[in-house]
Amino acid sequence: MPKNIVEKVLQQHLKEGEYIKGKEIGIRMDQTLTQDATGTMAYLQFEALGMTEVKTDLSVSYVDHNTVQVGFENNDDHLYLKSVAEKFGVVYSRAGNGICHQVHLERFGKPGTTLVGSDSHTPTGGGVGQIAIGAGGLDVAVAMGGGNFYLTCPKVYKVNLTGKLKPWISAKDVILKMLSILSTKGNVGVIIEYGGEGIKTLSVPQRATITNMGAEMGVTTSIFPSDEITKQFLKAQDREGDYIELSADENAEYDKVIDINLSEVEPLAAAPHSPGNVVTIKEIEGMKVDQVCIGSCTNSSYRDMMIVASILKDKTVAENTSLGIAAGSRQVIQMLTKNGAMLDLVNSGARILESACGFCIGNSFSPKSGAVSARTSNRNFEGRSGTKDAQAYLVSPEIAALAAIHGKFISPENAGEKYPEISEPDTFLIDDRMFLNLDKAKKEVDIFRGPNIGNPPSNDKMPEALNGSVMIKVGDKITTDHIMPAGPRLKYRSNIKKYSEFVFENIDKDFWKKCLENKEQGGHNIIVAGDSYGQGSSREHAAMCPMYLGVKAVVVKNLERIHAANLVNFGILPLMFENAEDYDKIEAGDKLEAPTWKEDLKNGKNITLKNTTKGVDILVKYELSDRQKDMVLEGGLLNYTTGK
Ligand code: MIC
Ligand code: SF4
Repeated sequence: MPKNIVEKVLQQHLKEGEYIKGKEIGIRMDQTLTQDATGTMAYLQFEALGMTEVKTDLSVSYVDHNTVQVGFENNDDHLYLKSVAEKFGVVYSRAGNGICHQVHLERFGKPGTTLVGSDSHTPTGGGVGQIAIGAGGLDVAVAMGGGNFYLTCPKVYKVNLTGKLKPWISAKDVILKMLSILSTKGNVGVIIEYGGEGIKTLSVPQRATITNMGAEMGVTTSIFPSDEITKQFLKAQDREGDYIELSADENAEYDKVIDINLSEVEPLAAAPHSPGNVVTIKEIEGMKVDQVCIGSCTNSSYRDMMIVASILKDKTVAENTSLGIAAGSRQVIQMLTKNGAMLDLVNSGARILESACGFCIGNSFSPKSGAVSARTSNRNFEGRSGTKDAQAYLVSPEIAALAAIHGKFISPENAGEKYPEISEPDTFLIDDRMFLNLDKAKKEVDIFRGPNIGNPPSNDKMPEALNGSVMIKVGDKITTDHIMPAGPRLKYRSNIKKYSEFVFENIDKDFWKKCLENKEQGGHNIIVAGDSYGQGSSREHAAMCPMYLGVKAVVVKNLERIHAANLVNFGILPLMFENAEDYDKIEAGDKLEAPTWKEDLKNGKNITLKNTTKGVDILVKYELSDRQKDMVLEGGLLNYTTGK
């Protein structure tokens, strides 16, 4: 049987279940990565699971999200992460070393291997031929300890690339084109495999831009073959030994084939407030741009920064526009500094930002009120920039740099500039000194725990009968940023009691209080939502904090993959309306009872929710494996594993 790349890699790593589309499978993860905003909880849970050493080939702990350090909390977290890394045999990437996905691609990503990371953009690794998947911290903790990672055996879509991108058009436009085709919803359980002659024209960093933003389509991951271009990249990173060739067999089968002729791709943007809101630059040409932000794990490679530096050379940032640039890694900064491109950036008036997530997650560089912000990042959810009424447009580095000089969106053909030719370097500058513990040896150290670091919260077993109150009813495309805001609240990631006060902060700031009151009176809290609930990040806090507040079920039209898994991990029932119109039969404040839910779940039957306020019955379904059902019944993965 001819196989596609996804089948080849997943079947080689299969540990549990049968490789049948739609069924749950457990795979071995060769590598894990964590970042500091999700990492503290991941390692705290690793400890709570009673694990004492890492059993993967490689586990890396990055510090890149919470580097603002207003107050002691972030730095305390970093020191906790450093000490657990030394204790358990994890490589530690110090603050300043760069953004996890960019750095991992440069130094560790290996074709044909598997990687799970506690960040939704882990699929960046697909650029180098890795099956790289984002997940909640608890799933990553289990994988670090050698446990299987569970996923739905995927459908595979092939994207057949032909032709060659025209000047001024780059990988970001390709992934925006993909978003215009597949949108941000309805792609759960899919892996995208890129192929076709056109891939030969895309460098590894360009491929990584494309796989990075696959996260925005809600797919499990995306992958490119590993070919001569991959080999060159690895060689230039002094890692030729990590190369293997990886390609699909002739006549391999796919569930869908999408054709994209690269020669026909135009400069695109994602307009506010969704990465799926794709427009052409022509449509927004002339719009005044107040702020430009270049960087993030999507577009911060050496290639991207060189393009920007070349466009900005001998130019000045427009008077009413503010430009911030954050290179993706220390390697990129070192190379730009050495070849003089950094001087071109500084000369132009760009504000050089730390090599970290920074502006992308809204914990710095927020724009003015009502601003138009052109960003090379991957998410433009409302308020994510830190400014509630800002209008964020996601664009390529080329378009961002032109907007910075002209103070408005401008089509390349009207900008009158020559397109810079940037080729991939023969050798990257290799300096691994900001990685600690590269030998992965376990060391005798005391774990540092600052006062902001609490234990992971515990949960009770699920109650026999559900005596629920609808605490909030929200609409479609509710992201994890809506559920659990980041930005200035990020510093409470290790303090669940405090962080829980911000659940749904921007929709109903009293949500947490109402939930705790009802919980204290023995009630069960329920969240009702529309389509595509839990889009976006992998942050398990969007499940962990609701669990802490006594949420026992979410009732939605449908759910996104990582959030659905996180809900189960924290003992929250993910229920879906059997008939989507029943969404209209529930309002906030309604009482929902489910006296026989446990039996129904065990017997695989739909559950009847009795809306006693409205006097109607509502049928809900669920997509849970037997393992997941047991987990929910026990009150989550920690209880399920430790037998508490
Ligand atoms: C994001 O881009 O939203 C984040 C911040 O990187 C998250 C992780 C987190 O919330 O810490 C993600 O994408 O998973
Ligand atoms: Fe960091 Fe933004 Fe990438 Fe998330 S999307 S990892 S916040 S750079």
